[in-house]
Amino acid sequence: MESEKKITYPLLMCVGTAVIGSLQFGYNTGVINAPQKIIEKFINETWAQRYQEPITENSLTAIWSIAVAIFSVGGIIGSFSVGLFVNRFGRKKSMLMANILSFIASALMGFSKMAGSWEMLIIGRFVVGLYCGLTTGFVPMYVGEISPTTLRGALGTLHQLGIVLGILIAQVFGLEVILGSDDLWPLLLGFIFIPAVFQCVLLPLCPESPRFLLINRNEENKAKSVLKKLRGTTDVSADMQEMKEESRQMMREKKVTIKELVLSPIYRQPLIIAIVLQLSQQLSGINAVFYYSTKIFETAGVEQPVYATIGAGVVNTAFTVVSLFIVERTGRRSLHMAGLLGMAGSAVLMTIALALLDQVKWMSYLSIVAIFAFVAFFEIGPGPIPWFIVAELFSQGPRPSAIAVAGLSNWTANFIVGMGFQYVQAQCGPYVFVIFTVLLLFFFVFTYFKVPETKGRTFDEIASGFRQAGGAGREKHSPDELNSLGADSQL
Ligand SMILES: *C1O[C@H](CO)[C@@H](O)[C@H](O)[C@H]1NC(C)=O
Ligand SMILES: *[C@@H]1O[C@H](CO)[C@@H](O)[C@H](O)[C@H]1NC(C)=O
Repeated sequence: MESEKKITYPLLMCVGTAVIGSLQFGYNTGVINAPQKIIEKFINETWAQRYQEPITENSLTAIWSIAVAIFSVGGIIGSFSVGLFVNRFGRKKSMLMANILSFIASALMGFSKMAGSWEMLIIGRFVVGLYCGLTTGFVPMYVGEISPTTLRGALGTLHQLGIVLGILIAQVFGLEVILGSDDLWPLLLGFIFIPAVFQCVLLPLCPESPRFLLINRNEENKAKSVLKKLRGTTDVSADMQEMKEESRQMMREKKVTIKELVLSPIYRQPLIIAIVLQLSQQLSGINAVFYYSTKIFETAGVEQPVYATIGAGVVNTAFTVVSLFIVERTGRRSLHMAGLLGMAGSAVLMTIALALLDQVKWMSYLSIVAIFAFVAFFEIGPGPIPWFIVAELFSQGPRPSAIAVAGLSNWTANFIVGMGFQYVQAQCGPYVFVIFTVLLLFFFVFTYFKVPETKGRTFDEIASGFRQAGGAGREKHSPDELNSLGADSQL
């Protein structure tokens, strides 16, 4: 059992190579924040040259919002395609192949200025969205499958850490003195080329997931030799045993398709909870901050808005680390509620700061504090918690479908915020954060009344909690019905 806990060099290298994908996702989430103004200037100038007339405020907002939000459309499609790749080509080859999309996107965005085409920018954002949708599926799966059970949780959190670090790197690179200038912004967006090269060089040195080799390909000897390398020991029988047991358990419980999941009354309540929790993550306004904080700080009269944005990235990273330690120890439900309430309070502060800006000069500092607190509370609750709860609400059979539906709601809400925020802000002025406050309070109340504690409870306990809450539900969802559903899904 000693070997179980050992972090070997090959394991570390493979995990490190995989989470380059997480960095890419974070980088592309954060990268369009700081250079908004200069890229808008490029769009403005290009438009003027092409059509011999100045661009209207409306067209500019529309083009920019599409460039920001189309990323999520790519994300939706990508996250739905994960299953097509991982089981056919394996985890490693899938990750390797996805990099083609990085290169294409890098070229499209990097040369958009030279070609005088904002369309290339938009298509590039879509393609990199595809890549990110895929990679947010590949990375946690590969990391989970190569890690020993005892380290799975700890190494899995590196995916999340990779994302926030990616956001931070993008914000720092976005500084005008680094890459966020009129001349260099194409490099800023095209930069994703470099991590992609690194991943393409390193991935061939990493082994395929032993779980894929054993269970999908039935290549026991290959799986064994990979495990020996990863664990740094010759006796890997315990690991092999565990994988076989896991796959046997999975066979026992029939896979539930997305259609069955959505239509069956048994899953209705947990599914609604899973979706609303994802919405609470996105509609909390966090991506309004990640996409637009520089603009928000500027509106709030902050003199060096880009540095305030970087500050938000630092707070984000720090609290992601903090949350790694508390999530494992504290109840999901209470953390989520604390996070939502804290974010609502920060949104109120932000509204006050924006509303009183003209009368009180130091309000710009209050707005910085408010945004930092907003981000910190996000990483305590609505950031990490929805994924835990979704995974814990569903057993093996319906879990993949549930996670797919949750991912779809995540990206869809992400799209709505990315697309709509500028318009709503233009309409509501300083009161835009009131909308997020109302939404946050709604999600708080929903969590209070509807979401069960999932930590340390079995699926049966959670499910019987739903039946009690649903009153007569018990008869409706008899075990027979469960079985017949399972049988259907085999067809
Ligand atoms: C959902 O959105 C959040 C924030 O944008 C992100 O951190 C998370 O990875 C997303 N999940 C998926 C599956 O894309
Ligand atoms: C476009 O650029 C011109 C000239 O620099 C400027 O006067 C105009 O306000 C800009 N239009 C928008 C919508 O920002």
